[in-house]
Amino acid sequence: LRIPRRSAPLGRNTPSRVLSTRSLKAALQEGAPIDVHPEVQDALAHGKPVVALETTIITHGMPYPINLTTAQSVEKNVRDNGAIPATIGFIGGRVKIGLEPKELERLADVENNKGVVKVSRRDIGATLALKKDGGTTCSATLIFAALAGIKVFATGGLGGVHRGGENSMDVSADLHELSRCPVGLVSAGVKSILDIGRTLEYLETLGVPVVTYAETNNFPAFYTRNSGFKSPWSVSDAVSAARILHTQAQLGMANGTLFAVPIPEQYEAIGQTLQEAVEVALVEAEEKGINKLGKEATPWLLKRVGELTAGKSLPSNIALIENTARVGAQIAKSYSELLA
Ligand code: PSU
Ligand code: MN
Repeated sequence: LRIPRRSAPLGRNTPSRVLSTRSLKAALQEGAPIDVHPEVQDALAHGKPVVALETTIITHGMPYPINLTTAQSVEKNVRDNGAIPATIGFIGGRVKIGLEPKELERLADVENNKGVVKVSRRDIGATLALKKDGGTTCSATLIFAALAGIKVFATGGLGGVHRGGENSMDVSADLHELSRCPVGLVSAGVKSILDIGRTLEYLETLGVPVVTYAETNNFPAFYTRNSGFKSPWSVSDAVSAARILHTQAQLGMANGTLFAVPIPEQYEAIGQTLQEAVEVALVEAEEKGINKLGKEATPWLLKRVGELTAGKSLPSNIALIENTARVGAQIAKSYSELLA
């Protein structure tokens, strides 16, 4: 029988990031297969801003080589806005918190890396134990960001309740993970293929705050700026966003926060066309029974939308994630300044 180690009591003013780093240390002491990139380690040790980035979007969301150039430009956007990028993924059965350029290429080169796994929470143990490569979804990325004490994570679209989810029970593990990882997830809303209303209801039930990052509280629809649903909250500056995260951390609250950043205005018109293609792809998926394929459903739909629009969805996809990377870096920077 193993008696769990008790962590030392925290002083009243001990910043919560020390607590998070302690759980990483504990995992490393247990021999967990985790490598934290030296640059990320240095930033975390000195309270510098860090933004986590996911890799499912690279391995299962976009074709090669545009997935690679997008991942690189997203990292650059984080740097240009004053934060260190920590792209999280699995290489040969090890969790990498911060990828080397060569490792990023290896995950992106899907033609030569066909066995790369789409990793949600349930897949973590098996993927690592069987020494495979993996692209982490929002759920798995949230877990390792929280473990390392990274407070902000930028991506394109969060998973959620699928259309017809009230019958199929296809609800992304991303939602529950956001209720137990104290991280601010910055996205352009939820994936375009989902039931937005039910996803927002589910987040409310889980106690996850949804905050539109704009002047209005319109909840965005990924390819377009307004889904017709409202967020309970909105902020239009990074300091206010960081204060929400900081207040929750001071209270010791374990849940994360969703910051929904509308896609830049110039993509609004094409967004309408893309959403129509999404609806067509969804009908096809229903007819073909694709929606019964579990985690394969999303990659199929995204690929089909790309085909139906002759690749026109890609510039929007890239623009919205470059945008959330910028906002994420600004929020991470403000958060560091609050702790300084
Ligand atoms: N949004 C996209 N492309 C993607 C995803 C989201 O436009 O590839 C990925 C994210 O990694 C998200 C995951 O966490 O899909 C959710 O998948 P599922 O619905 O199977 O949980
Ligand atoms: Mn699913």
